[in-house]
Amino acid sequence: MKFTKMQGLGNDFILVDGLAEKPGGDYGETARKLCDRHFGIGADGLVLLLPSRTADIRMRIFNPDGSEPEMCGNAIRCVARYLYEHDLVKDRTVRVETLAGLIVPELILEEQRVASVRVDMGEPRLERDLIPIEGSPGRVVNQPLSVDGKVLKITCVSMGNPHCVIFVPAVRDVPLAVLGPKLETHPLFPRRTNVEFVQVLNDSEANMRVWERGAGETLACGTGACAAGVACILNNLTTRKITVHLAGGDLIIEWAANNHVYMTGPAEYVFSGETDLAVNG
Ligand code: ZDP
Repeated sequence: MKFTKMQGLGNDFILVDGLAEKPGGDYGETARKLCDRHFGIGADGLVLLLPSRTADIRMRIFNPDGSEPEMCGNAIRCVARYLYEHDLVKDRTVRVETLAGLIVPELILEEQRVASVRVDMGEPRLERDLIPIEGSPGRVVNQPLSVDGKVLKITCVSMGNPHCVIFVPAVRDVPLAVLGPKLETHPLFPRRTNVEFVQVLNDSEANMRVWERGAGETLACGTGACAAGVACILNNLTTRKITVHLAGGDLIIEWAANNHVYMTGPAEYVFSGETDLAVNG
Protein backbone atom coordinates (compact mmCIF):
# COMPACT_ATOMS: atom_id res chain seq x y z
CA MET A 1 0.00 0.00 0.00
CA LYS A 2 1.33 3.42 -1.01
CA PHE A 3 1.14 6.27 1.51
CA THR A 4 2.24 9.85 2.12
CA LYS A 5 3.27 11.00 5.57
CA MET A 6 2.20 14.58 6.38
CA GLN A 7 2.01 16.72 9.49
CA GLY A 8 0.31 19.85 10.77
CA LEU A 9 2.11 21.35 13.78
CA GLY A 10 3.69 17.99 14.52
CA ASN A 11 0.31 16.22 14.59
CA ASP A 12 1.29 13.58 12.05
CA PHE A 13 -0.73 11.42 9.67
CA ILE A 14 -0.39 8.61 7.19
CA LEU A 15 -2.43 9.56 4.10
CA VAL A 16 -3.66 6.81 1.83
CA ASP A 17 -5.05 7.87 -1.52
CA GLY A 18 -8.05 5.64 -2.16
CA LEU A 19 -9.52 7.75 -4.97
CA ALA A 20 -8.51 5.57 -7.88
CA GLU A 21 -8.68 2.27 -6.04
CA LYS A 22 -10.36 1.70 -2.69
CA PRO A 23 -7.90 0.13 -0.27
CA GLY A 24 -9.25 -3.11 1.14
CA GLY A 25 -8.95 -4.47 4.65
CA ASP A 26 -9.77 -3.52 8.18
CA TYR A 27 -8.92 0.18 8.44
CA GLY A 28 -9.00 0.23 12.26
CA GLU A 29 -6.54 -2.67 12.50
CA THR A 30 -4.37 -1.12 9.79
CA ALA A 31 -4.29 2.16 11.75
CA ARG A 32 -3.20 0.32 14.91
CA LYS A 33 -0.34 -1.30 13.04
CA LEU A 34 0.84 1.62 10.91
CA CYS A 35 0.56 4.33 13.61
CA ASP A 36 2.79 2.39 16.00
CA ARG A 37 6.05 4.35 16.35
CA HIS A 38 8.23 1.26 16.83
CA PHE A 39 6.57 -1.54 14.88
CA GLY A 40 4.95 0.64 12.20
CA ILE A 41 5.44 3.91 10.30
CA GLY A 42 4.49 6.04 13.30
CA ALA A 43 1.65 8.61 13.29
CA ASP A 44 -1.20 10.15 15.27
CA GLY A 45 -3.72 8.86 12.74
CA LEU A 46 -4.42 7.07 9.46
CA VAL A 47 -6.28 9.19 6.91
CA LEU A 48 -8.12 7.73 3.93
CA LEU A 49 -9.08 9.76 0.87
CA LEU A 50 -12.17 8.27 -0.77
CA PRO A 51 -14.59 9.32 -3.51
CA SER A 52 -17.66 11.27 -2.40
CA ARG A 53 -21.11 11.61 -3.92
CA THR A 54 -21.86 14.90 -2.15
CA ALA A 55 -18.49 16.71 -2.06
CA ASP A 56 -15.09 16.82 -3.83
CA ILE A 57 -13.78 14.09 -1.59
CA ARG A 58 -14.59 11.99 1.45
CA MET A 59 -12.12 11.81 4.34
CA ARG A 60 -12.06 9.02 6.93
CA ILE A 61 -9.65 9.05 9.85
CA PHE A 62 -8.63 6.34 12.30
CA ASN A 63 -6.93 6.90 15.65
CA PRO A 64 -3.83 4.87 16.68
CA ASP A 65 -6.14 2.72 18.86
CA GLY A 66 -8.25 1.82 15.80
CA SER A 67 -11.30 3.97 16.67
CA GLU A 68 -12.81 6.26 14.01
CA PRO A 69 -13.29 9.91 15.01
CA GLU A 70 -15.78 12.14 13.21
CA MET A 71 -13.29 14.85 12.29
CA CYS A 72 -9.68 15.92 12.40
CA GLY A 73 -8.65 19.54 12.01
CA ASN A 74 -4.93 19.13 11.43
CA ALA A 75 -5.40 16.25 8.98
CA ILE A 76 -7.95 18.10 6.86
CA ARG A 77 -5.38 20.85 6.15
CA CYS A 78 -2.94 18.15 5.00
CA VAL A 79 -5.66 16.58 2.84
CA ALA A 80 -6.44 19.91 1.16
CA ARG A 81 -2.79 20.54 0.34
CA TYR A 82 -2.30 16.98 -0.95
CA LEU A 83 -5.32 17.19 -3.26
CA TYR A 84 -4.36 20.60 -4.63
CA GLU A 85 -0.72 19.75 -5.30
CA HIS A 86 -1.56 16.38 -6.85
CA ASP A 87 -4.05 18.05 -9.22
CA LEU A 88 -6.94 16.12 -7.70
CA VAL A 89 -8.90 19.35 -7.22
CA LYS A 90 -8.78 22.50 -9.34
CA ASP A 91 -10.15 25.04 -6.92
CA ARG A 92 -8.38 26.55 -3.90
CA THR A 93 -11.51 25.72 -1.90
CA VAL A 94 -12.05 22.03 -1.26
CA ARG A 95 -15.33 20.46 -0.12
CA VAL A 96 -14.67 17.51 2.16
CA GLU A 97 -17.31 15.04 3.37
CA THR A 98 -16.62 13.85 6.94
CA LEU A 99 -18.61 12.14 9.68
CA ALA A 100 -18.95 15.66 11.14
CA GLY A 101 -20.61 16.92 7.94
CA LEU A 102 -19.22 19.07 5.13
CA ILE A 103 -15.93 20.81 6.02
CA VAL A 104 -14.38 23.35 3.65
CA PRO A 105 -10.63 24.04 3.69
CA GLU A 106 -9.22 26.89 1.61
CA LEU A 107 -5.58 26.99 0.48
CA ILE A 108 -3.71 30.23 1.13
CA LEU A 109 -1.05 30.67 -1.56
CA GLU A 110 2.03 32.85 -1.48
CA GLU A 111 3.98 33.00 -4.75
CA GLN A 112 2.14 29.86 -6.01
CA ARG A 113 3.16 27.94 -2.88
CA VAL A 114 0.74 26.71 -0.22
CA ALA A 115 1.64 28.89 2.75
CA SER A 116 -1.19 27.79 5.04
CA VAL A 117 -4.71 26.43 5.01
CA ARG A 118 -7.79 28.15 6.41
CA VAL A 119 -10.63 25.80 7.23
CA ASP A 120 -14.32 26.52 7.70
CA MET A 121 -14.84 24.02 10.52
CA GLY A 122 -18.60 24.55 10.66
CA GLU A 123 -20.66 25.35 13.74
CA PRO A 124 -19.71 24.19 17.24
CA ARG A 125 -22.30 21.98 18.97
CA LEU A 126 -22.88 22.96 22.58
CA GLU A 127 -25.89 20.96 23.74
CA ARG A 128 -25.12 17.93 25.90
CA ASP A 129 -26.84 15.35 23.70
CA LEU A 130 -24.92 16.53 20.61
CA ILE A 131 -21.45 16.26 22.20
CA PRO A 132 -22.46 13.70 23.72
CA ILE A 133 -22.53 14.06 27.51
CA GLU A 134 -24.73 12.17 29.98
CA GLY A 135 -27.33 14.10 31.98
CA SER A 136 -30.23 16.47 31.52
CA PRO A 137 -30.31 18.80 28.49
CA GLY A 138 -28.37 22.07 28.40
CA ARG A 139 -24.80 23.25 28.00
CA VAL A 140 -21.76 22.41 30.06
CA VAL A 141 -19.93 25.69 30.69
CA ASN A 142 -17.60 25.95 33.68
CA GLN A 143 -19.27 23.02 35.45
CA PRO A 144 -17.57 21.12 38.28
CA LEU A 145 -16.39 17.56 37.68
CA SER A 146 -14.69 15.54 40.35
CA VAL A 147 -11.66 13.52 39.18
CA ASP A 148 -9.36 11.77 41.63
CA GLY A 149 -10.89 13.68 44.54
CA LYS A 150 -10.08 17.00 42.83
CA VAL A 151 -12.76 19.29 41.40
CA LEU A 152 -12.06 20.48 37.84
CA LYS A 153 -14.21 23.06 36.03
CA ILE A 154 -15.09 21.78 32.56
CA THR A 155 -16.53 23.39 29.42
CA CYS A 156 -17.65 20.98 26.69
CA VAL A 157 -17.81 21.59 22.95
CA SER A 158 -18.21 19.33 19.94
CA MET A 159 -16.50 20.23 16.67
CA GLY A 160 -18.01 17.05 15.26
CA ASN A 161 -15.82 15.22 17.77
CA PRO A 162 -16.14 15.69 21.55
CA HIS A 163 -13.89 18.04 23.55
CA CYS A 164 -13.62 18.84 27.25
CA VAL A 165 -11.81 22.12 27.96
CA ILE A 166 -10.30 23.00 31.35
CA PHE A 167 -8.78 26.40 32.11
CA VAL A 168 -5.63 26.34 34.22
CA PRO A 169 -3.08 28.93 35.45
CA ALA A 170 -0.15 27.14 33.72
CA VAL A 171 -0.39 24.29 31.18
CA ARG A 172 3.20 23.26 31.96
CA ASP A 173 2.21 22.12 35.45
CA VAL A 174 -0.71 19.89 34.36
CA PRO A 175 -0.14 16.14 34.98
CA LEU A 176 -1.56 15.34 31.54
CA ALA A 177 -0.61 11.66 31.48
CA VAL A 178 -2.55 11.16 34.74
CA LEU A 179 -5.61 13.36 34.16
CA GLY A 180 -5.88 12.81 30.38
CA PRO A 181 -6.90 9.14 30.44
CA LYS A 182 -9.21 9.64 33.45
CA LEU A 183 -11.12 12.40 31.68
CA GLU A 184 -11.05 10.64 28.29
CA THR A 185 -12.80 7.60 29.75
CA HIS A 186 -14.94 9.36 32.42
CA PRO A 187 -18.49 7.89 32.48
CA LEU A 188 -19.85 11.38 31.72
CA PHE A 189 -18.68 10.90 28.10
CA PRO A 190 -20.35 7.88 26.45
CA ARG A 191 -18.13 8.18 23.33
CA ARG A 192 -15.07 9.21 25.38
CA THR A 193 -13.62 12.68 24.86
CA ASN A 194 -10.57 14.68 23.80
CA VAL A 195 -9.21 16.81 26.66
CA GLU A 196 -7.69 20.30 26.39
CA PHE A 197 -5.95 22.23 29.16
CA VAL A 198 -5.90 25.93 28.31
CA GLN A 199 -3.99 28.82 29.84
CA VAL A 200 -5.32 32.21 28.73
CA LEU A 201 -2.43 34.68 28.28
CA ASN A 202 -4.40 37.76 27.23
CA ASP A 203 -7.60 38.55 25.32
CA SER A 204 -6.22 37.10 22.06
CA GLU A 205 -3.74 34.37 23.03
CA ALA A 206 -3.74 31.10 24.91
CA ASN A 207 -1.44 28.14 25.54
CA MET A 208 -2.93 24.67 25.16
CA ARG A 209 -1.94 21.07 25.83
CA VAL A 210 -4.05 18.25 24.53
CA TRP A 211 -4.83 14.66 25.43
CA GLU A 212 -6.47 13.07 22.39
CA ARG A 213 -9.08 10.37 22.49
CA GLY A 214 -7.55 7.19 21.12
CA ALA A 215 -4.10 8.75 20.71
CA GLY A 216 -2.84 10.22 24.01
CA GLU A 217 -0.79 13.43 24.27
CA THR A 218 -0.07 14.95 20.84
CA LEU A 219 1.80 18.09 19.77
CA ALA A 220 -1.37 19.74 18.44
CA CYS A 221 -5.07 19.20 17.82
CA GLY A 222 -6.99 21.31 15.31
CA THR A 223 -10.51 20.50 16.44
CA GLY A 224 -9.24 20.87 20.03
CA ALA A 225 -7.89 24.37 19.37
CA CYS A 226 -11.28 25.29 17.85
CA ALA A 227 -13.07 23.92 20.92
CA ALA A 228 -10.67 25.91 23.13
CA GLY A 229 -11.43 29.13 21.21
CA VAL A 230 -15.17 28.56 21.62
CA ALA A 231 -14.75 27.74 25.32
CA CYS A 232 -12.76 30.98 25.84
CA ILE A 233 -15.69 33.00 24.51
CA LEU A 234 -18.34 31.01 26.41
CA ASN A 235 -16.38 31.87 29.58
CA ASN A 236 -15.83 35.53 28.57
CA LEU A 237 -12.04 35.14 28.57
CA THR A 238 -10.99 36.36 25.10
CA THR A 239 -12.13 38.10 21.93
CA ARG A 240 -13.56 36.03 19.05
CA LYS A 241 -10.22 35.64 17.25
CA ILE A 242 -7.28 34.15 19.10
CA THR A 243 -3.89 32.53 18.57
CA VAL A 244 -3.58 29.15 20.24
CA HIS A 245 0.00 28.18 21.09
CA LEU A 246 0.48 24.40 21.02
CA ALA A 247 3.58 22.29 21.61
CA GLY A 248 3.95 21.93 17.80
CA GLY A 249 3.25 25.59 16.91
CA ASP A 250 0.41 28.08 16.50
CA LEU A 251 -3.13 27.96 15.14
CA ILE A 252 -5.35 30.98 14.56
CA ILE A 253 -8.92 30.32 15.63
CA GLU A 254 -11.91 32.56 14.96
CA TRP A 255 -15.49 31.97 16.05
CA ALA A 256 -17.07 34.30 13.53
CA ALA A 257 -20.39 36.17 13.66
CA ASN A 258 -21.95 33.55 11.31
CA ASN A 259 -21.42 30.97 14.11
CA HIS A 260 -18.79 29.10 12.06
CA VAL A 261 -15.35 28.44 13.48
CA TYR A 262 -12.36 29.16 11.19
CA MET A 263 -8.98 27.57 11.79
CA THR A 264 -5.75 28.64 10.04
CA GLY A 265 -2.47 26.75 10.18
CA PRO A 266 0.24 24.91 8.24
CA ALA A 267 0.30 21.54 6.45
CA GLU A 268 3.60 19.92 5.45
CA TYR A 269 4.91 16.83 3.66
CA VAL A 270 7.27 14.47 5.46
CA PHE A 271 7.85 11.59 3.01
CA SER A 272 6.12 9.07 0.78
CA GLY A 273 6.58 5.31 0.73
CA GLU A 274 5.08 1.91 0.42
CA THR A 275 4.24 -0.57 3.16
CA ASP A 276 3.09 -4.18 3.23
CA LEU A 277 1.84 -3.85 6.82
CA ALA A 278 -1.78 -3.08 5.85
CA VAL A 279 -4.24 -5.57 7.37
CA ASN A 280 -6.37 -7.49 4.92
CA GLY A 281 -9.87 -7.80 6.31
O1 ZDP B 1 -11.65 12.85 18.22
C1 ZDP B 1 -10.67 12.12 18.26
O2 ZDP B 1 -10.77 10.92 18.58
C2 ZDP B 1 -9.31 12.72 17.89
N1 ZDP B 1 -8.24 11.91 18.40
C3 ZDP B 1 -9.26 12.84 16.40
C4 ZDP B 1 -8.07 13.58 15.90
C5 ZDP B 1 -8.21 15.09 16.08
C6 ZDP B 1 -7.00 15.84 15.59
N2 ZDP B 1 -5.92 15.89 16.50
C7 ZDP B 1 -7.34 17.25 15.15
O3 ZDP B 1 -6.40 17.94 14.74
O4 ZDP B 1 -8.47 17.68 15.14
C8 ZDP B 1 -6.40 15.18 14.45
